[in-house]
Amino acid sequence: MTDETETREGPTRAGFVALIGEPNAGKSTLLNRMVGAKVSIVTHKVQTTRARIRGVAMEGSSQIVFVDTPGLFRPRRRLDRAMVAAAWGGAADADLVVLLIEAHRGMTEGVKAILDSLREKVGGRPVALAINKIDRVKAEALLALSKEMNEAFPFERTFMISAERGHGTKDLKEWLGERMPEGPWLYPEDQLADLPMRMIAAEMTREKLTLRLHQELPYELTVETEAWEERKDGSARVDQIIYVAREGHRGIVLGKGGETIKAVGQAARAELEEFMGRKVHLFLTVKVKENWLEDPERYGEMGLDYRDGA
Ligand SMILES: Nc1nc2c(ncn2[C@@H]2O[C@H](COP(=O)(O)OP(=O)(O)OP(=O)(O)O)[C@@H](O)[C@H]2O)c(=O)[nH]1
Ligand SMILES: [Mg+2]
Repeated sequence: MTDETETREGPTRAGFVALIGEPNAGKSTLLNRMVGAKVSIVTHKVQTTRARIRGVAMEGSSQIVFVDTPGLFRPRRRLDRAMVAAAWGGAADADLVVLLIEAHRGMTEGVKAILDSLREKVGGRPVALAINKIDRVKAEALLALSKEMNEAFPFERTFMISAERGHGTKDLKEWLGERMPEGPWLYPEDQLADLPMRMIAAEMTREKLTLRLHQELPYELTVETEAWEERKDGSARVDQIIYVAREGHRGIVLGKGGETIKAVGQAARAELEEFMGRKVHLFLTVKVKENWLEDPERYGEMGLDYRDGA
């Protein structure tokens, strides 16, 4: 017989690990790798993740709740400021923080700026360093970078990883699992994410839009799931609104003869169906809302606090 917090492998452990770093460092890719499912959207563009997204991973008798955060950079606009505040908030609430940097970019000005704030923002929390994208550099360069980083900040440990290819990620996960505080699991063992389905669905559409559109446009749009209807045949009808900030953007999102939005809708629906394991009918509508970037309700829908952007 075992009590609630004991398993065959010993006491259960559970805690939060925040993934922080510059935009594009690979935080969401690492979260998905750790969870073993695509919970957080990934693009080659900066500032993809906008809010804190939780993914749940099991490692032996430990439950590790990974908190993906927006990239840390010097914020200029209101949305930027709210995103950066959410990222630091994620770090401050975690049991352990993992700072991701890009191997081929090294100790950039942006990384230095993060190191400058790190101590103050995370208090006494342990911080590990993950040098990501090692598939892009030669091994020799890594040792010098690791040394330089460890001279600048007292990291608990340094990992060399490729989040995309899965190199070094098993070691990182094992190490994190051992460091989680003893206690009962926070989520059911089979739960992968702590994000409402309607938000995951909106993020999937935003990912497909971001991949297809160029320049500033992805930044100036947001996607919300307006309605979710379960149908008798087991399928779901999902209605989403794509908010754009300018009239001219509506046409770009729709594309010639509606081909862009059609392709986006197909790609998002396919991913949603795979994620849910059932049929989905996805309906997208584009709305122009000039001041959505100044609208508190839109921030709430994104999982951000409008006041953080002040
Ligand atoms: N070569 C290589 N590319 C990677 C690796 N990990 C992530 N990437 C790529 O880096 C880009 C950014 O990845 P994301 O996971 O979206 O980065 P992020 O840190 O979450 O970015 P933001 O949400 O914008 O802050 C994507 O094109 C990924 O495919 C890696 O280990 N190697
Ligand atoms: Mg991200």
